[in-house]
Amino acid sequence: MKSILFHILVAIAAITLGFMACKPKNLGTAVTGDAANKAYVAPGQYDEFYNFVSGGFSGQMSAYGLPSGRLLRVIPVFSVDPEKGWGYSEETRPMLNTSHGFVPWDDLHHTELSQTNGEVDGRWVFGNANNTPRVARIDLKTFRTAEIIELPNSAGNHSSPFITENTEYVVAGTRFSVPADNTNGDIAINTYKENFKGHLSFIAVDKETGGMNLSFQIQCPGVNFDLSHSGKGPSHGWFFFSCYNTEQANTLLEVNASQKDKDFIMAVNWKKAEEYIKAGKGKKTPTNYAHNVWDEKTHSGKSEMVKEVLILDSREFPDLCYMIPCPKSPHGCDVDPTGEYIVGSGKLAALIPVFSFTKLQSAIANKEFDGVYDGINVIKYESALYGEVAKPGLGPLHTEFDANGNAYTSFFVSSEVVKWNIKDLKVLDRVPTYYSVGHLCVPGGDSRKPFGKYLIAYNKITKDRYLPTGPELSQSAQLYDISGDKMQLILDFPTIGEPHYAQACPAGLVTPNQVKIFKIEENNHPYAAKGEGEAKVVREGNKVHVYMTSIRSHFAPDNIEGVKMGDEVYFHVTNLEQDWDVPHGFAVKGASNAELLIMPGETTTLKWAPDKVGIFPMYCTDFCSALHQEMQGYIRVSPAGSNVPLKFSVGEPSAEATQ
Ligand code: RUQ
Ligand code: CUA
Repeated sequence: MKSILFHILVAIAAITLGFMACKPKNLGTAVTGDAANKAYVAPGQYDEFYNFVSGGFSGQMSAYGLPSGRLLRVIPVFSVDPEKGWGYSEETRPMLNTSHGFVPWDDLHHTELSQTNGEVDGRWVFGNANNTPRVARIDLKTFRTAEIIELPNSAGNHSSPFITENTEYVVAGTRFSVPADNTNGDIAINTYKENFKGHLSFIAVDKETGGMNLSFQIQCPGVNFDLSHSGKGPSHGWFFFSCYNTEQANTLLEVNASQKDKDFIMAVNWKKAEEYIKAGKGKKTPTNYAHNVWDEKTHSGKSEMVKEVLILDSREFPDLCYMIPCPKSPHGCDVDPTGEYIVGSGKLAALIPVFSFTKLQSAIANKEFDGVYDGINVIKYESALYGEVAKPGLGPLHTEFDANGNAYTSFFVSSEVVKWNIKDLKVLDRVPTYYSVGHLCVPGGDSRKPFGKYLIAYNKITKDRYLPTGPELSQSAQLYDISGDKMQLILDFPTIGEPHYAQACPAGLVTPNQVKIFKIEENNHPYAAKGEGEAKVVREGNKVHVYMTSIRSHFAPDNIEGVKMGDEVYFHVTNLEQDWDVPHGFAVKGASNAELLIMPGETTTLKWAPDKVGIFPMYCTDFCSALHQEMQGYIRVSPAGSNVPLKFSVGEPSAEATQ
């Protein structure tokens, strides 16, 4: 009795004190209020970080602000985006060209920011296409996809696009092993063990321009490469790939690829590979893949087919690759900021193995091998092992790092994030996620210099977190404050597509380099009209080229006659505005593709094949001024063979009404 009364009195005293102080400190609600404050970015204020999030099966990448979780932009990458005309305008279509022709969709799983000296530099962000294997580079000066390169000899480009510490290479490992492109693929599927190969691609990145070039590939045993990360600092020059299905099953993988106690992390000495390539040891092998580059001056993509690739066979160069046994179907393969520790996350394992780069090197020097796997030396588990994190949780997937020697691992099955210390491998904290977390992101969390402060969990299942919109409920991210000893959940925010990996960096690394003025004089598009005086309509056989300009708030020309059935009309619209926030839109009734969203200073082309005789309106789709709704025009379509002359005008008075 006495003690209950005592507690009530203490509670009343606390509440009274709470009301008197400006910020109550001891109440449960006060902690919540504090959490909300941490994620609150006041109207008009900027976020501290950009968060580049993969869109999974949306094929796109999105930019969010952190800590607010506000969605800022969806950057079209591998999927067509009618909102921005990506994949619909004549200029952007070549960007989605592949050896299979035009491919309008893909599955983007991982984002990776470029680095210099192992630190995020804010220049480019890379993304992978899983389905039709490709790597894209997005230029953060313009938040636009600047380049896409296809990967030959690959299928299911999952362990990608991870980079070396000076962005020397973007590296990509194939998830599906398949027969090499230059061999006969018309073979029985159950000859997997003999005929299927896994290829790792090393794409060189130009230091100045970011231009990508598939430098070489390493042909490896037919397994599934899942994820990868480069070494850094002392382990610079090495790359680590998790592999599963070392059973080499070709059916019912959920059972057949879970047979072995241990699969592998494959360590690749890419500096050695470079030496072999320089020494002319790479085999020129015929193939066919697309390399698509965006030209800033013509605002057009150019697609080129490449016919050859240099290949090193892992079996011929025994000092190139080594297998490190790793418990139970490893997924994430992460390297800590010092470059010494390599963390493998076995999806079905009850512990987390941490390997030591130093031990790995002496194991190689002393030949502490445990047999050979398809021509590749297997290191003894204990010889490479630094230690194991015991009983961390169920279903470890991915690990990110802070700047204080801690690791954060996601657990899909037990729906939690576990913080542990890299040195003593002790679990320090755990927090639930809602629910079934996949990837994690700490700003700079896979670099030599993590920025710490926040951790974002990307969850696969949302269940009851938001207003339901089913079937299919919103995908979700959760933001944790990791600045203290204990992780604290401060925000849930819904995401676009299904996010896998994401990266984040301080906004200050990106904003100073952004292009804000797009000069019309620098427009080298062959169909540009750099002023209204250059606006015209030209017929070439059944092709009609409309050189059109747009400026607030009219098109020139805005009346066109003499178009006939059977014509192909190309609207080349030049946006005469030069400031970065003034695009104009363009749409014409009945067009079978999408709108154009023409960026300042640029020319963009919509192809239109009229399907009926009559009058077709066109208009600007982007609210650009108070008179945006006046920004419109007409095209007259006449029957094939009609003799209505080609005529175009802007501002021409109407004909007098004949009474
Ligand atoms: S994945 S949820 Cu496609 Cu990176 Cu691990
Ligand atoms: Cu231009 Cu609205």
